[in-house]
Amino acid sequence: MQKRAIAIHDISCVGRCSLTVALPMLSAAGVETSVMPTAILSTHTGDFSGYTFHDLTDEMMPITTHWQTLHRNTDAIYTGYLGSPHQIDIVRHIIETFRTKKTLVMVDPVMADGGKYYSLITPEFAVGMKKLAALADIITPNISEAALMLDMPYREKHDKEYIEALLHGLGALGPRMVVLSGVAFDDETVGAASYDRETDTIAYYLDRRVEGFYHGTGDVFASALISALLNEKTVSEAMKLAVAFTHACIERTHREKTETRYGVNFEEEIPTLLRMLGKI
Ligand code: PXL
Repeated sequence: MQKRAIAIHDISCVGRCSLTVALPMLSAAGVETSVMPTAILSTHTGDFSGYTFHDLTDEMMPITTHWQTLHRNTDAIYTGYLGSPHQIDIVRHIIETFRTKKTLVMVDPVMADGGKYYSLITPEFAVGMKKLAALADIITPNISEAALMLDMPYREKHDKEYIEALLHGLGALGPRMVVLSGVAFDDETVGAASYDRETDTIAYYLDRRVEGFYHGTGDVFASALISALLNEKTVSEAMKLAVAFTHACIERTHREKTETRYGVNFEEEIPTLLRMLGKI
């Protein structure tokens, strides 16, 4: 049976993040994906000024109510950037409405990078994301988001003690699995760490760091992770795949020297994703 997912993110019309990343990647991975747009923006909010923002909170409940009449089940619910703190309660309702025993609920608490909230995000979101994390099977924060959710200091340089304190703190919020991105123990490497609360195990996977800052890579990472999980990979296999795929997209973008605020060239790496997933 073909897998189905519900993806709940904003549409940033320009800049390769959120739904313009999640939808093509999940589709390429063979997953039928229903989209719930949370807001529509002319561009994402990083490194652009003058962008438009239209909040779609008022559409989300009517969409949910209509979907309930369709009686379709979903294998995954994947949430990302939300348009308002009130949407957190709506997303909780969506999860409670469509979740079955076999549904994988993945919450990417998209809020911050480099230790700072994105332009439109307020501390209220961090409080709400903790509530969503409690409902999730798996959460995928970066270091900034993890630190903000836990009220811990943000650090650019990491050691195992700091990373493991974040992982344990995040696990205590309630998700069974945590996959933390942007883990870097030195200047040469970057990758991810995972924590399985049930087995109390931590794993790491690091790749070579490419210089520069690339927008939208958190969305590429999380979309690759859920694509792999929905293609029967284990969490540690999916984490390795997501690190390696994100690295491949960044490396290509670095080679091509395009403006990094327009995101990474994941489109031309889709064949790499399919090879990693064993589909070709
Ligand atoms: O990639 C995260 C993201 C998603 N959506 C919007 C954003 C950002 C990051 O800046 O601005 C609107």
